[in-house]
Amino acid sequence: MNRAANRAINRPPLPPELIERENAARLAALQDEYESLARALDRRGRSIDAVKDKVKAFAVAVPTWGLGVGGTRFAKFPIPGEPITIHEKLEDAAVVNQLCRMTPTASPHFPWDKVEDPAALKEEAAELGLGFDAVNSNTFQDQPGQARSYKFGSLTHTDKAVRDQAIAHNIDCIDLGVALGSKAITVWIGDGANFPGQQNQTKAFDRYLDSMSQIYAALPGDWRMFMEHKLYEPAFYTTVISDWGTNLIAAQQLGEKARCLVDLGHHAPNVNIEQIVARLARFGKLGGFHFNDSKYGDDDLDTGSINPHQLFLIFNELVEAEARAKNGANGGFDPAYMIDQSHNVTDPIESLLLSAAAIAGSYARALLVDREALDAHQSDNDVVLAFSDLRRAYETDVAPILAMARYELGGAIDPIDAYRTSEWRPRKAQERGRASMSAGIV
Ligand code: PSV
Ligand code: MN
Repeated sequence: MNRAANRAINRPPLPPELIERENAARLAALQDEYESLARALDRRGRSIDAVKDKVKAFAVAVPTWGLGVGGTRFAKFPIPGEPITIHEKLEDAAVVNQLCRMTPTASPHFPWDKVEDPAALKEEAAELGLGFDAVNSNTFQDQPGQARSYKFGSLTHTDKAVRDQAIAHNIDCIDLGVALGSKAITVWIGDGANFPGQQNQTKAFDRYLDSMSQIYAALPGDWRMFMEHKLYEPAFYTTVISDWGTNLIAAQQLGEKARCLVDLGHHAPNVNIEQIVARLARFGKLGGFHFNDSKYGDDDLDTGSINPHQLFLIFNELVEAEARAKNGANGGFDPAYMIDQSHNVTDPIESLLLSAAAIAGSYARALLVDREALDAHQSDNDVVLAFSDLRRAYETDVAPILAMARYELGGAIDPIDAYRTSEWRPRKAQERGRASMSAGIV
């Protein structure tokens, strides 16, 4: 699924010998565990190498804003050596990718990551083995010197001049993305209302469609537009694009290139997100994901840290949809995967490494589901055996598959250990020499 070619890393941020040394100490144990799992899976009629090859072809993008330490409305606790500039963020993204070989792209957010020379930034990233994933616009904040305020909305604002400013920013993001080699823009707006009566809900949605159609018209032929719904926050009474239904209507109105993006944190608690994924995939409108996890709301916790079973069930739908697409159904299947988390109490590099593994692990487990057996059990209404098909795959420890995939791609068998041994952060604390107090919530 959607892997940008595993790029050569001309300028590796970590010494390759360090990873080789670390791996050498672990290889025999890994081979033993891998072979043992291979035998167990073989008895279930599953090929470990086939799953490993799929995992090796899997990729998920990291968000530039997730490389800095996050925060809440209340505080941010910076760590020494955290990246502040886009150049430093790319360097840290390259560390993640060098260790896990699963995150070969970074997703920039403008204007935060805006540079004078995007072509040079593209070169710089390529040297580090990175490409650029979807570009993200930001009309949920006012920027210094900005002519008009987004306090009462952006793409849906009652004042055409504000809407025009927000449209122009999105088109500017597309232009920057073209220079960086991106192929998609993700649009999330904070527009909505905090009070009943504040906003005419129908007119606001109409204004959204009108604004988005102007951005859509500026998309290059091979681009996609990802639209991200969000239940609430910063608008607490009603959000213009609040849910997947509203989002789907809008995407259908706008056209083929418009797709719905599912941020796992943007739903009410207990919503069946895997069902949303199944519906969107079935109608060719699943654009991609922002992976994270939550206990209460849009918590932006590390992916799989709270509800790994839900993540598995989502990937179960994705594997199913991918198989359908292979048979030519539902207009193809190529969702964009990205992590969207706020790392408030951890080193972002470590959180991203753990999350990438959680995501790939869910994919591997979903690949282990015996789909023929599941289909037969579903047809027979054999509830227990159908559930057991999923349960057996979910309960499989796929860690040796992930580690072997990383190793074969040149990454670290134990990425966290290799990262700590590298002393990257303490070294960067010396070099970068300051802690960032910027930003609160990401
Ligand atoms: C909004 O909560 C969101 O999920 C959107 O993806 C933003 O672009 C991102 O967070 C960063 O603030
Ligand atoms: Mn998001």
